[in-house]
Amino acid sequence: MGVMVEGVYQVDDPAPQTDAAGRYERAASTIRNWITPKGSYRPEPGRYHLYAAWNCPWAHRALLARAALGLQDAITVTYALPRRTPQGWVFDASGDFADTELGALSLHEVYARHSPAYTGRITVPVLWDRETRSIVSNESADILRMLGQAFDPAQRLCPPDKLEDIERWNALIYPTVNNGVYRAGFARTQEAYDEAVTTLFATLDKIDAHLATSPALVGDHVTEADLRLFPTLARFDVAYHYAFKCNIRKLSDYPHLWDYARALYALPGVATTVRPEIYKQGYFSPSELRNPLGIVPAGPIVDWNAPAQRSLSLAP
Ligand SMILES: N[C@@H](CCC(=O)N[C@@H](CS)C(=O)NCC(=O)O)C(=O)O
Repeated sequence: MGVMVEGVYQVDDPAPQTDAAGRYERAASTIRNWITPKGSYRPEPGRYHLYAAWNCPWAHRALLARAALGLQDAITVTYALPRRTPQGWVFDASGDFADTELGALSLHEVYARHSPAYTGRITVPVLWDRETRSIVSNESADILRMLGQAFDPAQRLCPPDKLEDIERWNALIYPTVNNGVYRAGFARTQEAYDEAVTTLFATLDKIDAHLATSPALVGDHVTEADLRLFPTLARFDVAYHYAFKCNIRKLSDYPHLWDYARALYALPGVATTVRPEIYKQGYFSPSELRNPLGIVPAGPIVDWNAPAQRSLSLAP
C-alpha cells in the first residue's frame, strides 16, 4: 500500500511500519471530525456514505454498527476490491465493487476530493459526507461510537452508565487482540512475535473465562465493546490462526468465546457483514514476507451457523 503526500499518491510507501525492535506500529488516523446535532456534520439519514472493504476488520466495526442499528437505508456503502494493489484500495468501474457515490476508481481519489493537498495513509473505513463533500472521519473507533450516538436515541451501543466498563474492555482488547493479531503477523523479529502472541492469547483466555458467567462483555446486552471484538473473532480461524501465526489455540477451541461469537453472528444483520472466503483471499494474497506464492488454503471450515447456547441482543 502506498501513501499520499500533498495530494499525490506514492506507490512506494516510505513510512516504516515497525519500530527498531521489529514491532509493528499502526499509523494514527488523520481525519477525526464528529457527527453532532448542531455541528457541521449533523445526524441526517441519507447524508453519509461509508467506504469499506469486506476483509478489513476496522471497516467491519462500521459495518457492524450500521447492521446492528438497522441503518442500512440511512447510510449507503461502497466496498473496495478486497485485495492489495499498487494503487492501494481500488474500485471496479461497475458491479459489486464500484464506487456508487463518487465514481472513483481508487480510494486515494476519494481522499483527494476531500482535500487536494491530503497527506497521509489511504485507509478504510472512510465516512463520507455528501453535503459538504468531505470525509467526516477515517477512524473506525470514532465512526462506531458516533453512529451509535448520532443515529440511536436510546444509545444502546454505549449507554452512559456502561461507558467505564466498555472503555476498560476496549483498552485491553485493542492493543492485545484487534491490533495484537497484526503485531503477531507483521512482527519482524522473534521477540516481537513472541510478545504479541503471548499477550493475545492471555487476553483471549481472560475473555473466555469472563464469558463463562457473563452473556456479553459488559452485562447482558451487546455493546460497542462486543462489536469491536467481533471482527477479530470473525477472521480468527480462517485467517489469523494460520496467516498471522496466531496458532496457540483456535477460536473454536474456546468454549465460551466461541459460543459468544456465534451468538453475535446470529444478531440481526451481523451475518451479512461476515465473508470468510473473502478474508482468506485477502489475508493470503501474495505477500513477499508472508505468502510469496499467494496460495490460499482450503480450510478450515468454520460453522458459524451452529446454534449458540446463549442468545444476545441490544438493550431493549
Ligand atoms: N485507524 C484506522 C486503521 C484502519 C486501517 O489500518 N485500515 C487498513 C485496512 S485493514 C488500511 O486501509 N490500510 C491501508 C494502508 O495502511 O495503507 C481505523 O481503525 O480506522
